[in-house]
Amino acid sequence: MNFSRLLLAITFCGISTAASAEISFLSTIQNRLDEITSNRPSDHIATRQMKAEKYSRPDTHAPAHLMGAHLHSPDEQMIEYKYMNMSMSGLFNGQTELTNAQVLDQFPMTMVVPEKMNMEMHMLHYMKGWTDDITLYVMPMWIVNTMEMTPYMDNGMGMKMPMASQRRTNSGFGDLPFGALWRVRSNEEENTELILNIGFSAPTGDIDGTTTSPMNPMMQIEYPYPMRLGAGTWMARPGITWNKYQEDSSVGVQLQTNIALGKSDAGYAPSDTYRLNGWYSKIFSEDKTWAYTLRMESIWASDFQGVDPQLETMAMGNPPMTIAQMNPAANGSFKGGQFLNFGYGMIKSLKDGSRLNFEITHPVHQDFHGLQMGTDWTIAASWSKSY
Ligand SMILES: [Cu+2]
Repeated sequence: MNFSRLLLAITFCGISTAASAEISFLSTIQNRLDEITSNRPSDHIATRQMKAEKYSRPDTHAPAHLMGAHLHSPDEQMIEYKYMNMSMSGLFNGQTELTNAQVLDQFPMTMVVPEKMNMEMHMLHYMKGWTDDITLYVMPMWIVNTMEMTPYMDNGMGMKMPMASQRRTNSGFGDLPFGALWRVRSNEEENTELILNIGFSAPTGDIDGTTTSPMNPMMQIEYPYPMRLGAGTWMARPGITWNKYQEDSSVGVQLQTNIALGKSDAGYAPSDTYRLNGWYSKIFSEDKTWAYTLRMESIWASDFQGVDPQLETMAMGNPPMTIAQMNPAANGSFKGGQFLNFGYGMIKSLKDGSRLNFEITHPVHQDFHGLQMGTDWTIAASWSKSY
């Protein structure tokens, strides 16, 4: 365990909790005073009804890529199936996309150039209201990572010749996010709420899987970092969301983090990520069951900490080279960066109380630390039902 990081995560939760506890305490007093002065003993029921109505609005769910932005009442549960797919292609150095020839020229040790990658996630999201203001959630997921790459062979005269492209797939259970959403503040008059996400993820995804080397079909090597199924370490995932609802539109702002609490047994920790999102949802159909969503996302991802010696220390072949030197995807110093994404989507409330939610995002700006695969688009699609 890296205690300074744990401390950071706890402090984040602690400060926001303390601040909002005081605010919610004050607003409780305020509500009481209002109740007494206006003599409305049935206020609570009216509030409940307003909430019940609000939950059938399509836009009480955030755009499909996000989570942790809504709660459920104590007698309510939600089950959701969510599919996500991130499509990547091309190698970028910083903000510039390089051709394979440029990669081989600028990084002369390279023997394998990753060209395409898909990260698919099948997620089962279960939420259960615990109290009026606390909802618990867990989200097991199945991951399918696929990468296509071209290995190169030295022709003996200092020239590298491309061999046939190869494809690798790694699939299995991913890490297990779980936690509690705590509505620390809500303002009935302005229809706003502030939700804290006290979240973690358990390292249930495998990081030690092996595959055949693209250079030598007789040799088994470990998957490069992006193909692995988990972080290999516990992650803290504190987040904070602010929602505001209007007659037929809503806005939300969310900061969601993913912070490594230690290093994996393999000796490294993946990027810490900070995602800042702002979105706008607009109900646009007569019957108020359709909403479209627009979203901007800014992501900051740190470098890796430490290295996996299997990829970065153990050298093989003649001349001896590490897998990280041969394949940029296996290089831990080529991780992290700053990204800006634009997303647009649709949410539809169905008659049986379930919801369909779909969103597609495109990168607006990608600035990679080192040589990494660029993102073309991501999609998220889900079906959910509260009962
Ligand atoms: Cu839910």
